[in-house]
Amino acid sequence: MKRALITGITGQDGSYLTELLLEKGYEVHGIIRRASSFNTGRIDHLYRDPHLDGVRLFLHYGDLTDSSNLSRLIEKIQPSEIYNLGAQSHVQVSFEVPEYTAETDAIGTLRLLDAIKETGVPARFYQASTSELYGKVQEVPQSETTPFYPRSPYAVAKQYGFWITKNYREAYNLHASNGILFNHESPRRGETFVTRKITMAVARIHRGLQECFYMGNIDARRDWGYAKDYVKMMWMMLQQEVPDDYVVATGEMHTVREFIERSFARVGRGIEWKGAGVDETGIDTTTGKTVVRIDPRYFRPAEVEQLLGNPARAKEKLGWEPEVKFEELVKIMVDGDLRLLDNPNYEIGF
Ligand code: NDP
Ligand code: GDR
Repeated sequence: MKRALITGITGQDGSYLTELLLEKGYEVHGIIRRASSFNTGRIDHLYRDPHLDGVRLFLHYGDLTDSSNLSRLIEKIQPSEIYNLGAQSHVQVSFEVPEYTAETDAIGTLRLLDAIKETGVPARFYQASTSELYGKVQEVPQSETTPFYPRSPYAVAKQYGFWITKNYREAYNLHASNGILFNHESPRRGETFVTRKITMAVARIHRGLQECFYMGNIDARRDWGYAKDYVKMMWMMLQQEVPDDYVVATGEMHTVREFIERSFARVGRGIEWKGAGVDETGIDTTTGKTVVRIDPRYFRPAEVEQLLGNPARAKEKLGWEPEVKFEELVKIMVDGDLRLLDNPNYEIGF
């Protein structure tokens, strides 16, 4: 039986990857952080009492900032695959906690790689790299050969993670690969990322629970895919004989503004934009009410204006293609938030 170890198992991607690996018959071990309240909501539907027979999901306390813990776990679990998804993953928050972000996202990756090397456990390694590495874009669309230009403490930390993964591959012959994933979303997306913030607000406005929501730069453009599609590619990368780095994207780019418009359209409402700059507002064309306003506190000290990925290599070499594109993604997320509002006990296991 194959055995995987996942850091960041309680996050959006960790939960979908766990589902995928359990379906494939893996034994899955995840590292969770101690918190004062439960932080396992995204994987609760998968978890069973480990005393029962046939259980294949196990959770261990740990942290990417604790190297002795990581070595101990790798030694004990002896995983054949390690997926490093743990990170302080919020770009704007990384400007507030730059040092912690570097500790976790940059040095945390080194700690994990070094634990593999030192224990000698022959595990294949996946690093959650990101399109944020391209930051101030040097070329459109971005591929594996586009130069990096990170624009936040998060992206700078992830650039270290990218290179240390490549370096350990070259220096110590580890089977270590970087997935350069563009934004991917789902109904399990953290509530402060832009897509989920929008779909939750639209669902609440539609149900009469909220009047208006506040946004930052609505002209930012992103290549948004579906998290469930993207975790498949993580697994595929570790099944290759030769480790390598791949861009994972849809090849389509849309503005935040379009995401807002599409979300309202999904619940049968139109949006008309009035004013400009920080005074711009979004008006609901059915009710005439202001539903979107700009709040400059969501502007970033340095912004990534546009990202568009070229996933040609993933398609050519691994046969990977995204199944869900922009319109379908918005539909899945708005419908998910409406369902959650109508039934708060609804499991986020979709
Ligand atoms: P989430 O923010 O949803 O999940 C992050 C996970 O990391 C959580 O399980 C969190 O635990 C854990 N974590 C945070 N800090 C630490 C730490 N110090 N030690 C151990 N674990 C920690 O992220 P996503 O699932 O969206 O993303 C997964 C990975 O992919 C991240 O590395 C992210 O940077 C990267 N990425 C994401 C993209 C996206 O669009 N989603 C695109 C490209 C890359 P807790 O639940 O306790 O907070
Ligand atoms: P991003 O995602 O920074 O691309 O990082 P996020 O959804 O936070 O922002 C996308 C774009 O939307 C603009 N924006 C807002 N963003 C947020 N969060 N809140 C707002 O109110 C708002 N208004 C406008 C942002 O300025 C930005 O341009 C995500 C994370 O998952 C990273 O971990 C990952 O590496 C990258 O995607 C790829």
